[in-house]
Amino acid sequence: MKTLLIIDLQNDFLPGGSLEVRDGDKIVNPINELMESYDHIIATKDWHPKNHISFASNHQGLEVGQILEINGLSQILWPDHCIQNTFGSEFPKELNQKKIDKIIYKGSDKDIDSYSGFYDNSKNAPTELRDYLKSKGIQKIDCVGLTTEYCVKFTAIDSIREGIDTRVILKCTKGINKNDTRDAVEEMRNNKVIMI
Ligand code: VGL
Ligand code: ZN
Repeated sequence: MKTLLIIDLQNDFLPGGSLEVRDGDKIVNPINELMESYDHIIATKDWHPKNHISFASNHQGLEVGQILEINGLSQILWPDHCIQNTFGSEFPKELNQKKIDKIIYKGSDKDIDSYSGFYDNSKNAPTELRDYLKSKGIQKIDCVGLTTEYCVKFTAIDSIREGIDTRVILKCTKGINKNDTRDAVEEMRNNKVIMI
């Protein structure tokens, strides 16, 4: 079964959103076209409660971009984004959502962030993704979406760790920061992710 994983393609990560990625909207149509050649399509959603610890607004006196240590994990503070059941957490209306077979939600525990579609950042709490892939017998996935240096990178590397053949289709991803994106591509390659 040819399987596509669309990562965090949500309004808040697109131009005009609270954590906008430059040109993030430019990958929506290429992804629509790409979907036509897949048998099975899974999408992750960043899905935060309003009081999520990754939001600077929940830390008095601190600002977006500051880095804290929370329960032994390094945490960058973000603007409020992808709040459950708001416009910002929806898929863009241009995305052909009818083709999506399964949505995996992540980041809903207020106390910990979750960049990977497989696990939270402590690697203790799995999402539904691993068991879902297992139940369908899926051993190979192609990844696209946002953002290259956070959720795409962490998801792809965890996917390799789960023993899944994993490719990232670079022209259907976008990063926040140019240098970090370049480093992320290198790190994925070093972890046996196939970059195409
Ligand atoms: C993401 C920052 C915060 C992502 C999610 O989807 O890459 N980045 N939450
Ligand atoms: Zn997030």
